[in-house]
Amino acid sequence: MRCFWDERQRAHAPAAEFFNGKLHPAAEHPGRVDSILSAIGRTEMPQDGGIEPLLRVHSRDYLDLLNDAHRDWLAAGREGDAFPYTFPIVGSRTLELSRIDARLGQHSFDTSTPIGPGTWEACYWSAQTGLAGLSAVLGGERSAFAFTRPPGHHAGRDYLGGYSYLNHAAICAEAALAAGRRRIAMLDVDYHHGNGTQDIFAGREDVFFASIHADPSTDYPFFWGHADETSGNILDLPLPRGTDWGGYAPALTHAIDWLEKATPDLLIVSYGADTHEADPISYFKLKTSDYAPMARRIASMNLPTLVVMEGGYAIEALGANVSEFLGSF
Ligand code: SP5
Ligand code: ZN
Repeated sequence: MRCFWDERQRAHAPAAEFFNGKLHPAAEHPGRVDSILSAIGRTEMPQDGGIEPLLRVHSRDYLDLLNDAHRDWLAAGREGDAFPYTFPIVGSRTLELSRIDARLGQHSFDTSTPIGPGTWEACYWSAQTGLAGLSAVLGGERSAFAFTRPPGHHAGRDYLGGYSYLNHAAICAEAALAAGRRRIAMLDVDYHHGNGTQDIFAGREDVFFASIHADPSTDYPFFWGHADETSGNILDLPLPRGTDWGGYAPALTHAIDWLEKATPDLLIVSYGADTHEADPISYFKLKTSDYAPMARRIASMNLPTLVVMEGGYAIEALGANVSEFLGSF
């Protein structure tokens, strides 16, 4: 399978994230990169497709923030990565504020997604990597893997969160529609609910989003991904902590059957390896060998397929998990 990656994606290197009342070493760090690269072998570099495809999903204001937040942060006399600490709760009026803390809070939903000096560069090239994978598939490849990093599925039209800044899966779906594809199936198998992707596409008639993830009653992102959000073009299948392949497989079958009913002409998979038993921030019990039947079931949909990378933090097992998945396509 053709794989895409750009070295500039390493430029995002957050030191820490804040949860459970304290700073922790960032789980989404560049150490993930070599684990995956050494397992997948040769990669191709994307061309520069410019900002236009990003603007089909994200607001100009938000892209500006990603671009200049860290400069603004340093100009305000701060050091290290830029973090939000105050958030406008639902129902607050929209204000046009310029202070960096207000802008960060306005476009963030958590405190584990900091903006550093290389964040924009890494995110920009991560999006281009996604688009390069899409081009390969639109050009006739049966499937392609875009090693997008940092991840994307928690990012919405104008907000970041969950280590995600640009929603690559969404950017690729919009690009595929702009290129003439009619109906896009999106399957999210990261451990966490793809709240950003769901939010971007809810109510649409040309994009169908199915997500299998940890029950948000116990797991991040808490506020999205509950079973009763299933409606129209959205299917949410939360599973309890401790789920192994025996519990996972029926949900996957359900998601695939549901997506197939939409008669899509392209599939975009948000693949996260954080469903693995060794993942340090997650609680499913999938084994490396389980990614083979997972991939075979998805491949049996027999659709042109773009796989984009989301989470997965068990560095030792990460490369093997990714190559088990890709190798069984
Ligand atoms: C793309 C992706 O996988 N994002 C995940 C973001 C999760 N961030 C919240 C981390 C909270 C982890 N709490 C678990 C405690 C581990 N003992
Ligand atoms: Zn995840």
